[in-house]
Amino acid sequence: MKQPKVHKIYNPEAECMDRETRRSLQNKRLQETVKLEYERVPLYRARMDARGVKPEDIKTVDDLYKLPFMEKTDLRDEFPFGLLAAPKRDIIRIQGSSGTTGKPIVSGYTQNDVDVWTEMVARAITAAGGGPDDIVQVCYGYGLFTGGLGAHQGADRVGAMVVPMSSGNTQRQIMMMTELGSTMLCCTPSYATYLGETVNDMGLKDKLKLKSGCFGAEPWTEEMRQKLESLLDIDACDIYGLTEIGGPGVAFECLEKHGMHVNEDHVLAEIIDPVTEKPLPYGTPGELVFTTLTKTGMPMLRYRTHDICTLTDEPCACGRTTIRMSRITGRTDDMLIIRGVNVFPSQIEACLVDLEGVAPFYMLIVDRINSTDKLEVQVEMTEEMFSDKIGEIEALRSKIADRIKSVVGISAKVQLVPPKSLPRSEGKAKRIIDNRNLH
Ligand code: DLL
Repeated sequence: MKQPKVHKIYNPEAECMDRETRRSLQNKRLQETVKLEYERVPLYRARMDARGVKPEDIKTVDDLYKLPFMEKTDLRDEFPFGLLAAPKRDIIRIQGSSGTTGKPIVSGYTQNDVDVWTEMVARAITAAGGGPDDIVQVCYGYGLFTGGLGAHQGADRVGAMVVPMSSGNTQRQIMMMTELGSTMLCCTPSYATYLGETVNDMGLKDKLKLKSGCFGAEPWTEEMRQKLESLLDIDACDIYGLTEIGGPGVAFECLEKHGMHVNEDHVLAEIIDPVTEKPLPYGTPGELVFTTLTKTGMPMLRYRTHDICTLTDEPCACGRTTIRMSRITGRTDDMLIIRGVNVFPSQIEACLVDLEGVAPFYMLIVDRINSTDKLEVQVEMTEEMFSDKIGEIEALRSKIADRIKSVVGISAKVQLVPPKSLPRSEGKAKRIIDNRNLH
């Protein structure tokens, strides 16, 4: 009889727990989190009061639907410390997500939260085949973004040798990778593909010792996985997470590569219909919603991610008993992720509003060229600019590009186009053309 393949499991007690035991752990942790949130976070308390829900009403996971949702706008409105459930002196780290106008999204982590997060990433690295004998090259950015520090901490926890490269500087990455003999890579899938193409162009593929990697922070497809795996001759595993819930490692793929195991002892995942907000059964695509079960700095209850996917509780051949989430196939809002930076069309709009010479019509065109995302912003000029001020066009163009760089945090190619040349729509304006083929 064919035996199931059992890959190394980092924390069998937590990852292979029988479902009933896990459910009672979740019930207990949910009650504690709701109580903490109600007692310490005025915004959430007011929201529960408005619904007539008291912490005692939430006894099990089945009561979750009674709780109000939380949203990214709550984090913006309460920036920076309004949603803290712990005293400021207990917060040991601030992490944030990139690319939001003015106020970024930040989350405060206690020592407990950093430990939990580290544990989640350690599980992901182990599931991708990592351990103390590995040399893990981290080329996610280090900083407010959770990718670099998150992967670093997880690799550290499994006892690997960590190479904290941060992002960029491809030649240097490749030099270190070949000289040190890195065996695992942690970065975005698009950057890994670019690294792979460059290594192949340089004729250095034979010098690599890479065997696998944890790739995430942006949507990617099965075709991209295959390309990446053949370019670098590795197993490429998906890893998912978000700053608000606990950075990378909220869910991760094992070497079966058949959906991401959700770290269910630390987070509860639900799928809802984004319009009716009603819970949907496993297997039905909808919006992913998370409740943290062990966070103490800034716990989140029913946090709407706006990411679209499905959940399944089908058993996995690896032996882990957690539910799994599919790849992210889209978003319910218009957020784009370009080179790992979260970009909202409204931010681009904000860069244009008070500029003379431009009309309020613009289009964002995203392409993936040589595995790198490129953003082009087309902006319509006013009639006056177009016919009378030709000499000022270049200055205006570079002013817009500078603004985008400083507000959004990424470089964009800006093109000023003639009046009335961008398509008009009668319904919702279509301002994005994403040619990256991510679905
Ligand atoms: O991207 C955390 C992370 C770092 C995950 C490194 C994985 C690896 P944020 O910057 O807060 O956090 O962005 C979160 O990124 O809501 C998704 O839309 C998207 N995202 C993250 N991982 C994946 C993935 C980090 N594996 C937002 N597939 C999320 C698709 C992903 N989208």
